Amino acid sequence: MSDNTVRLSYADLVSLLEQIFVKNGVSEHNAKILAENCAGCERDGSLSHGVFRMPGYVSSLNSGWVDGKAVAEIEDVGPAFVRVDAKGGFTQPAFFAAKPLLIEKVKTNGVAVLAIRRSHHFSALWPDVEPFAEEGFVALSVVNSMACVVPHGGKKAVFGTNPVAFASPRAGAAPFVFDQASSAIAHGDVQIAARAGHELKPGMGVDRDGQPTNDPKEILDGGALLPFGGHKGNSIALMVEILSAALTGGYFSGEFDWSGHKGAQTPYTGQFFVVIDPARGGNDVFAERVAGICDLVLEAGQDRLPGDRRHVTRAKAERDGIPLSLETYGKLKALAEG
Ligand code: NDP
Ligand code: PYC
Repeated sequence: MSDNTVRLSYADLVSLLEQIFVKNGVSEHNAKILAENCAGCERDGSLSHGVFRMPGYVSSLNSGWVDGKAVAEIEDVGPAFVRVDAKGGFTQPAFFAAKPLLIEKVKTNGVAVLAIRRSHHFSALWPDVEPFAEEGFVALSVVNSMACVVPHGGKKAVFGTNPVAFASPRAGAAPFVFDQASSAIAHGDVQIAARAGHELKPGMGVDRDGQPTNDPKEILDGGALLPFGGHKGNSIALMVEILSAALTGGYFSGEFDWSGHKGAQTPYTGQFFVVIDPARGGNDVFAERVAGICDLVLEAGQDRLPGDRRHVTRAKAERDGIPLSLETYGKLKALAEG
């Protein structure tokens, strides 16, 4: 432990975050799910969605924008289709409530989809998909957020930062998992750069006049982000809007109105999952085949696979504790004590 750092076990961090959620109107059941999600992000070094997000959660709860006690309604709408109305609550408790039925349908049919609407997702997506791959399934998920990304060549923000996450079993190793925004950079990382006074790399965003800028404050102050990869990332962002909102009955990123809730930060949209049992694919060495292609990628010169950094960071945190600056720890304690 250095002078400016405390190191918490995962269990202790979960407990601290749970207290914050409960203190701010979240039911104990929902608080545990959200605290585990946020602590897991911090543990894995997914800092754009770790404890840095806690003041945003609290601010949203206190604004009355999100219902921390919401109990989702699950609808069994087809042999391979589950639909969930999150009732204005956070997405993860709605997702956990629907997961047993989703998995039952995947086991019966080989594939099933889950559509969540009227939900607030404020975190990373890998915690949603990685556990499916640990259980032997292939999973893909998308979620939209708040309009802060201009279409390729456009001037007005239409898309959210709209991540796509994918997880697959891989023999002899942790699952192959990637989880990436369809914007050039996640909004969370822009906020972190603005606070730290760091410039962004070129090509991340535009200012309020639509001019390219590397200044995160200009992006946050009326500017916008760009999609990753030009017109190709643009189409991914649009696909995410369609799957997460048009298909689920949720809102598009530019559709919901939070102006009556000062301090609201959690996007009120939808999330979509497709989960596949690879045993139905006709290849009983699927996980070995995935390991094979991953090895080929590494042998061909890619220095690491997506997810590798997280697993290294997780292992270190499990050994040494999750590092938090004293300042951050003090802020969390203050939020927990109210
Ligand atoms: P990054 O660009 O940091 O990483 C995207 C993916 O690429 C990760 O799987 C990462 O793995 C992998 N990766 C990064 N560098 C390399 C490399 N050199 N070689 C191989 N793989 C690499 O993520 P984003 O900034 O795009 O997104 C960050 C998070 O923000 C995501 O978890 C996303 O879900 C979340 N988000 C949530 C939103 C919401 O509405 N809820 C909206 C937008 C984003 P690794 O993690 O191991 O580095
Ligand atoms: O980092 O882009 C982001 C984000 C949006 C909503 C939650 N996280």
